[in-house]
Amino acid sequence: MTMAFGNRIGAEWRAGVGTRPNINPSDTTDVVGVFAQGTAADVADAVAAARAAFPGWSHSGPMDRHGILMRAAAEVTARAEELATLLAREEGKTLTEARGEVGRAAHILAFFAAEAVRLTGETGPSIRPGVTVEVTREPVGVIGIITPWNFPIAIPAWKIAPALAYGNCVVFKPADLVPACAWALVDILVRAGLPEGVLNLVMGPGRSVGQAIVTARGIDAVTFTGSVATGRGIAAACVAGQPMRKVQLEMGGKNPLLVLDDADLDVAVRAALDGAFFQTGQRCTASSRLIVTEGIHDRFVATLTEAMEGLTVGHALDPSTRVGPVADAAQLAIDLAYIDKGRTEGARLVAGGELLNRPTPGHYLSPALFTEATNAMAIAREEIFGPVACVIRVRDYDEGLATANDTDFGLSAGICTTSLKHATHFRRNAEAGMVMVNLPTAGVDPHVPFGGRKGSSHGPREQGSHAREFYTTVKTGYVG
Ligand code: UN1
Repeated sequence: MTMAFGNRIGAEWRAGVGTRPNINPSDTTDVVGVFAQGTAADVADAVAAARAAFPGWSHSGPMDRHGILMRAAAEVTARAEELATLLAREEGKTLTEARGEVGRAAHILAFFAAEAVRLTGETGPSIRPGVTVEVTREPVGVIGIITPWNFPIAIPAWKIAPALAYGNCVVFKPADLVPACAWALVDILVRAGLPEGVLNLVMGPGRSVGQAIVTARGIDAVTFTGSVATGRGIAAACVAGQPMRKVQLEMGGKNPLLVLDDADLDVAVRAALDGAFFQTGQRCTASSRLIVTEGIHDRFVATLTEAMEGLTVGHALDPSTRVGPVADAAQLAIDLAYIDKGRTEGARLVAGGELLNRPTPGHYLSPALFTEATNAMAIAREEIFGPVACVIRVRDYDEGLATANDTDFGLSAGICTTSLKHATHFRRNAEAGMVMVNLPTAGVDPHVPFGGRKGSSHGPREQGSHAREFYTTVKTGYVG
């Protein structure tokens, strides 16, 4: 009989109303673990525990918070191989990709450990003689954190670490599909010395547990990464709630990679290959629209399709695998439906898009590339979240930039060119939160702001020192 991993509420690990098996997408006979399913009542208890812990934690010394986050960073680093294997098993990204993600989680914990001791305020003269004005930052309160399945440890780390560093308490719900790394991270932080109630974990589906977090009295702010539709609903609930909650949303992307005639072909193909297909294309920063000017178009497509032959699809833990399986059956069905739609709309499937059999039963799909796509097609407008990219042919830079910006999203935008003029113009005029020159649109650093514009993001940026905009609230003091 396997013991289920419990929810963390206050000082205890607690069983849920039921359990859910965490299935390995590389081998659906492999159960990674059995995890508790929480309820709205568990969320209410978690919020109460967090509220009770808040007065103490919000006044704790910055060195204490620094120490806890540093100890957690050290444990994540020491257990990197074990955690990377767990991550690859539960989510399906390759072991190499999973190692990178675990390393990133450790960097994030270390970065925010330092931020805890770096927080300062400002003092200045008032316009009234003899009066001083001071601007300080205080923790927001209890933060509801809801994370997606595609980065099972990095995204929880980049939301939980700043929340704790700045003195907030947390009620955390990881994606139902990938609770194992989330559970491990919470366990590590709790044992690193967090007082009881500061960090609470309630696992379960969005429609019950997520909904309860967003609407619970006693939640002061919600940070969410996931789909636009869910994000909109969360924002509406946050404004309707009492108290009105602060909200931070990271949602989809339909990120363009513009390849110009003067690009270094190898650089462009490497950027497209990584951006579109690594991590099975399951990144909101994925390069799903490859916008290519006429002069290089045919050479780019030929070289990219040839390079795609080297993308061995297989079990995430097999060292020869370059692209792991799709995360679950539901996402695979979405990917296949878009591949059908692309064909029906008149784009040409020039590589991949086929279900593959491997020695173990899993959700294996060969990376798919469409050419002759237009920017009006569904495959160019809607986020697919799979290993599917399309090539859109354009005349020149101006048409390329206009096409890149013609989207409901605005997370990341890339250009491959050797022209300083075009690179500079693109950096200034791409309507995106992040711009990449001669690099994939995906793959970001932990110490600088992350986020986008338009339908991709709402609210203050995540990561880097900018994270404090969401996780703290400003107080202006007048001293006479
Ligand atoms: C990256 O490109 O390295 O869900 C990070 C996502 C993003 C993170 C992408 N929030 O894909």
